[in-house]
Amino acid sequence: CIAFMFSQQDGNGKVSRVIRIGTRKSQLACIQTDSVAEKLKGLYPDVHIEIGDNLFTALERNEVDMVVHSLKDLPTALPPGFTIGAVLKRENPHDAVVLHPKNTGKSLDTLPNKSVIGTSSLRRAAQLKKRFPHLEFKDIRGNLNTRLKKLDEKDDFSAIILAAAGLRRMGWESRVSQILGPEDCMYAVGQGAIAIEVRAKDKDILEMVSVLHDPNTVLRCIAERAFLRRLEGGCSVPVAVHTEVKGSQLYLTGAVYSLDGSDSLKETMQTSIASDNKVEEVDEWVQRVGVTANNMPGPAQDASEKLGLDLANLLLSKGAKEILTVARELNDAR
Ligand code: DPM
Repeated sequence: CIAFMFSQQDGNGKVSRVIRIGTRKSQLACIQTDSVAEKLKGLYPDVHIEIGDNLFTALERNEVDMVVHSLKDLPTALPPGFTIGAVLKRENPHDAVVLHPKNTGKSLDTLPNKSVIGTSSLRRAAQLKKRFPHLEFKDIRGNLNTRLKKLDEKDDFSAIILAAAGLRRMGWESRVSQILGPEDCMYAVGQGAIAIEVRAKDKDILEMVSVLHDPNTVLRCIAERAFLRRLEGGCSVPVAVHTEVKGSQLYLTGAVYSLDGSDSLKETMQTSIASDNKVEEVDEWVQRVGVTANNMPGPAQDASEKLGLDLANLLLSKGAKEILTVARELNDAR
């Protein structure tokens, strides 16, 4: 795995600081980390690249200054002392179908009865069981490389479901046979966005990475994360979302499901994210659902957070808590 180390130079060309980026060891994590390093290199040209092998807990031990993650793997509340300093422009947030080579040309609709689909995501299984009752769903574990190997080299699965964004980053787009739209399968909170985690007190690092924030992605993901936090959902609950920015409006659709998808609640709300572009005073350093975005208008971020909260409250008033509690209990008992 390649980690990038680079230095900021002062006016005299002296090295004043080395910035270290940590990553997990999977190929996807390395690709994501490298893409962030490339972007930072473009923005801050005095860059040196080194081979490294940083553990992902290294941020806590001050061994690295930032860690690159898939946003959807980050909890809605980070441990004290850490914050998400950048949320990069989201790629296709939808899920994709990857077929066993023998099924080329088929789709979820046309796969034979009792075909086995691989996914360990309760969210995917719940939605797809309801929508495609002729299919069966089984857990498949491991990183993306392992999963693709299990699909291709064995006869256990007819197809697997993976995030389109991850497949694209791995260069496996040609394996995508079908992108699942919101009517088939809504995506996970934060899916498709890369996040940079930093120490909250490292103001210079925060400022450095904050230019990588993609405003629309930030607002969508704040709304989605606020929704999930209010539902007390972790990273593996049958909760799904869909967000869109149209003009000055942010739309959030959120849903909760029973494990087999037979029971569900789904609602949509919207809010205005119009702003006069007045950026908050830099000394406020507000965190919203773990995200620090001082270079973006505060009111729009507040409106997005409130949208997520309001939508979760609406679903809770209709019985979302009961659906999720049962789903959690049944899943724990599996
Ligand atoms: C989380 C889930 C999964 C990952 C649950 C979900 C999928 C697990 C599975 C929270 N994290 O989505 O409902 O399929 O068994 C993960 C992937 C990516 C980030 C891989 C994937 C890449 C895409 C991205 C695993 N985390 O979902 O196919 O950047 O969003």
